[in-house]
Amino acid sequence: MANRWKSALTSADITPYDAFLNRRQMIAGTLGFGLVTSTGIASAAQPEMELNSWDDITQYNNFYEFGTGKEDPAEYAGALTTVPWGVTIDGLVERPGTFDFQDIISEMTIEERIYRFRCVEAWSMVVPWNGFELNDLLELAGIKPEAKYVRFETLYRPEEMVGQKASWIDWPYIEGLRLDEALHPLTIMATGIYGRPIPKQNGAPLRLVVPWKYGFKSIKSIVRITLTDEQPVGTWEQLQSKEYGFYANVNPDVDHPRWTQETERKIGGGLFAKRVPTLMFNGYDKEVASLYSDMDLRVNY
Ligand SMILES: Nc1nc2c(c(=O)[nH]1)N[C@H]1C(S)=C(S)[C@@H](COP(=O)(O)O)O[C@H]1N2
Ligand SMILES: [Mo]
Repeated sequence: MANRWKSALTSADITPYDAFLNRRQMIAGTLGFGLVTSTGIASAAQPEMELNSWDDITQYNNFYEFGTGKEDPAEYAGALTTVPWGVTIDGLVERPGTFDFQDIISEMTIEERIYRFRCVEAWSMVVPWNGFELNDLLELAGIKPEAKYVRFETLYRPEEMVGQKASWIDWPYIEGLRLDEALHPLTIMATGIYGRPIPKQNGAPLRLVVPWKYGFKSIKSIVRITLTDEQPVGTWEQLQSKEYGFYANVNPDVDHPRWTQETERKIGGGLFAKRVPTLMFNGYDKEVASLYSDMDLRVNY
């Protein structure tokens, strides 16, 4: 828990302060949602950092378990049963086991994290997540010294996930991180958005968020976390490794083979909004560049 990252941004920077605060108190009260608000300094916001609306965030999604269209997840994810929800933590850990989601969050400190979110398809949003640092969860399980990577697995339940009938993806959806990336204080497990429990289309009840990487790394509806000494092969890397690498760090200097990554389209800006420049490591270069100082990012894309 040392080295805890504090956002320079708070919701006060980007939404009318009283409205957001009132709603947040109301939500915390009615749902008994354990919110610990961040106490960052208001003036450090970047002017272009504008929070996306609840509707933007919950109605324009990628979640291929429910179909490939951007509106499919909002339409079909309601069928997913998320209570009870077990998460298995296994592999190179001292205390492997399957834990109930409720038991996990009762051990964790839920805080707000406002992050840029950049899909490899070159669209972006700004999302006020609620969640906990992944390192706190891994600490609970006890990481064995041989562990080098973390592998994540999404639920496989085709009766409820209509998109899993498609056979061109080898389900379940898999992703992976290097251990130091997984332990980085920016890396969170999100359990909420705007102070409400995370909607099913966004990856209920818990999903990964790695803000300096392309969105496909941020795997949803996780049921298994495995510590391993082998680099995991993610679903997109397995499908097309020339286009989707293991690292998938947001990088305006390394284009996707079929489109530029220099700029992005902000969701919610309207049809005629100008594209904006994409930032190195999605704007988190100060925090994460040192993880890759000895790597050629063109080779390790
Ligand atoms: N299990 C699973 N996780 C997933 C995906 C998916 O299809 N299945 N899509 C990824 C992609 S490509 C993106 S951009 C983000 C989208 O997250 P959002 O819908 O909450 O914006 O989820 C990622 N996590
Ligand atoms: Mo994506």
